[in-house]
Amino acid sequence: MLTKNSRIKEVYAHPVGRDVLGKVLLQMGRSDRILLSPLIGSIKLKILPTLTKGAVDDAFLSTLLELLNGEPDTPRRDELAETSAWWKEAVFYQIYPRSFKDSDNDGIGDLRGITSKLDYLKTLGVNAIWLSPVYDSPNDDNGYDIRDYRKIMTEFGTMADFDELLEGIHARGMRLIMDLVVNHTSDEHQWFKKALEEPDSKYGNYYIFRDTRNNWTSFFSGSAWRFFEERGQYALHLFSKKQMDLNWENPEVRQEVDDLVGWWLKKGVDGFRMDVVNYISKREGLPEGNEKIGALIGFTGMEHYFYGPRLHEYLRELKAHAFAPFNAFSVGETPGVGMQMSKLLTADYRGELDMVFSFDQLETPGHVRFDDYRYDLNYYKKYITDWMENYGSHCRMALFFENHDNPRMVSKVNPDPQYRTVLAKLLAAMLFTLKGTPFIFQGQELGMINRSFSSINELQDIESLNLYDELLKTMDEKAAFKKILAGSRDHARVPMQWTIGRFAGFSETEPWIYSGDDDSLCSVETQSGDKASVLNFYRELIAFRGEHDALIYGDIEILNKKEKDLFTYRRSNGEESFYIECNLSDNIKKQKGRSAEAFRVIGNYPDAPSMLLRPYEVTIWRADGKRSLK
Ligand code: TEU
Repeated sequence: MLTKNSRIKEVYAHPVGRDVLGKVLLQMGRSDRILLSPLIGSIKLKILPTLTKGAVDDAFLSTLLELLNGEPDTPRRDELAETSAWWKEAVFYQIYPRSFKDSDNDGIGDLRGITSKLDYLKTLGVNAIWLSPVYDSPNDDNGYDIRDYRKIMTEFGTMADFDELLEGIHARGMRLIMDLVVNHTSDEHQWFKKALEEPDSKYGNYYIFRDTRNNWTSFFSGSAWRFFEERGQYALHLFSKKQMDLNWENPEVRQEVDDLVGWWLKKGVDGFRMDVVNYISKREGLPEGNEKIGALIGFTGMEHYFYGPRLHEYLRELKAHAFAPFNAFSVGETPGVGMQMSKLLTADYRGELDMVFSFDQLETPGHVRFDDYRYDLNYYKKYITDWMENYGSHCRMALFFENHDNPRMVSKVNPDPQYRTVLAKLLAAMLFTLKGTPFIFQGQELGMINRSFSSINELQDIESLNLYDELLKTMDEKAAFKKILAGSRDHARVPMQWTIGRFAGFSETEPWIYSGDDDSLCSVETQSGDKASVLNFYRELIAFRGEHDALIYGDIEILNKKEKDLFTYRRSNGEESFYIECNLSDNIKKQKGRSAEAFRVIGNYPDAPSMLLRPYEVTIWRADGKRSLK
């Protein structure tokens, strides 16, 4: 039991303490290495408020202690040989259905559109598809607000179209995972309607209603509470006003989730990506959020639900009841969760999740998504080195740079067009040669970049639109739009670029979202025929990873750790060994540590590198003396 008399080093030795302190320091733009100093380590928690002149206050300490004391477990330290699984070998491809392919020319992507592109995905080489929500929804948040879990969204097609898609995926030897959004439902879901209409029925307790509201804020701006006349009460919504948080404390709610998961698994889907699944357990009594933490991370109250007291219990129950009978796969989306917590959520002996998406690599220290800044890949090197060395053999890392909630990575690192292709290829090479399971987001394989939206009217995303209104309270339109442009989720949501034709071959009518200032540069059509394209580099790398066990299960050793701009590592499994050499900058960088016998296998420049690495140059070398590719 930790108390205010405990010392910083004891907090840092605790898995949750390590993650929380690391995260706080990261947000402040500092490294957690200072915590290792004996002087700092010996400081008692109770003197922190005085020492930090109130920056760390009493309320913060109480919350921290509650979080720490709520987690009695520590990750095991034994390192056994990693077990094999299809999802460790697979490369996943995320489809955002609204923007992938429109088959009926209403300007909205749909299921039949996806089915028509399965051969494309097969030739790309991916093994599994993650489909963002396709369920019936009023689309306040593009399907992440579900009205009926057992119905397909009308614009996307019918259940027969879904069955055909699933069959097509399986016929090609690929797998399908669905998006499970069960932290909340739409306010138009039957359960919520009944909760309002018949508060005394069983549905009355399906959501989180309170007579008074606390200070928690929504991720989509403003208070996280909405007042309902019908009950004279507030209901909690961590996301939009139409996304009502479910009450997981109610066993009937958990049973509903078990049932709907089973319903889809019976249909034959292979697993789920679980939307904000770490938010499902809220601290009892819903205490006020700490304003200082709120100011630091931008949202108030998160410390009371991002790693809630019953999270492990709920996940175990869900796995045992619904996933395990089908041996189904799960990857949790877990914002705010660090490496130690991820271990406790995914270790193979814990029976909770198979993998999680950790988000700490997406912004460099001290930045948030809406800051207009250049991402320094040296931070990615530091971050990934830590995970590669310390995540352990009981856990598997989900590797990714992009998804439907983030701007394009190439644009974040270096928007200079002369580097677009080499940089897109460098990112790909890291994704497919680091240790973990790669997830790519539609269009990433073409090196798609951010859109140059010219006005707020071109944006559709509720997060961007709400934030824009919020920002206008303190800044002018130009400054507000600049921020939105830096972080908008719509950069990733513009239509997939299939051809150089009108609307990029996505549709024959005007798409639901602004499309197109980039069609000619970047499309499946143009890149397919170009040997040096980003697309063909993806194809080559995915195939290569699939053929070499060393890249899937092999050990990883990071070399040249202190060398700025140079990221080098070895993957080996006793039989084969590869040396991967990356220049993380747009400067010329001297190579270091490559052996003279190394044999070049794949690289992002047409010819082999010399002693000097060109901007963003990456080369995969065979480093075991063998020269054949197999
Ligand atoms: O996102 C959850 C989430 O917290 C963030 O990653 C998200 O970027 C948000 O903007 C917070 O700033 C998931 C989904 O991926 C997202 O599309 C949904 O809008 C959200 O949950 C609600 O379901």
